[in-house]
Amino acid sequence: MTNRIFIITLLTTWMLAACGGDKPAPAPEPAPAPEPAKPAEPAPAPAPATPAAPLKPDAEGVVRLTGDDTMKYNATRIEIVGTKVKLELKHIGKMPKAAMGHNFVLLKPGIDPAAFSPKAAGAAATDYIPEDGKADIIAHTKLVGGGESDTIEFELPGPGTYPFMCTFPGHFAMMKGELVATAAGEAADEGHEGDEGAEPTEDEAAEE
Ligand SMILES: [Cu+2]
Repeated sequence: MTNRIFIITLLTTWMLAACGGDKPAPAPEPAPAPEPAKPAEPAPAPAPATPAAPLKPDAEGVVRLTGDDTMKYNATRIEIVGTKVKLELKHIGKMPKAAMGHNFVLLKPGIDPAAFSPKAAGAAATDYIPEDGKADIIAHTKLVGGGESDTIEFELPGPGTYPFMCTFPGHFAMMKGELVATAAGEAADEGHEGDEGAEPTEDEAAEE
């Protein structure tokens, strides 16, 4: 009896010590202030958590968005010229829809994904597209699981910045971004001003 208690006590002490000694790595140290005397060394760029490059339509005009088993899209910014959008959402993970389902829900400008998410979370029966939230939605894919994909085509109301998100419960914190649409004619309309009458006529030049 006594021996057993002793061993248990010993084990508990050892476990506590083991746990206490295994602290998580501290937050990355702030970069030291650069010394003006030394030539500045190029700091190694930290790998971004999500790709910084905006996602644009490919050669076939399709925006290819992916979602994976780590609850991430391959982009947090989608850039469109014009208002017509063809978008494919592909789940490149392996987890089933019920555990790691993803969709792409494009919201009207100004709609906050954080506010929309709880509303959507209650709509499991309709794959997290809430009936009372449809007025805030411009377009959405269906909910896909690992290996599945869905392609949608839609027209934006106009140029602007539109929030998008995954409405699977809890996913919006990691899976959200912005779709930015610019007017198709913006660049092409420039350099259109005529320069008639730039040359003086002979009459004007000769007049004294
Ligand atoms: Cu998701």
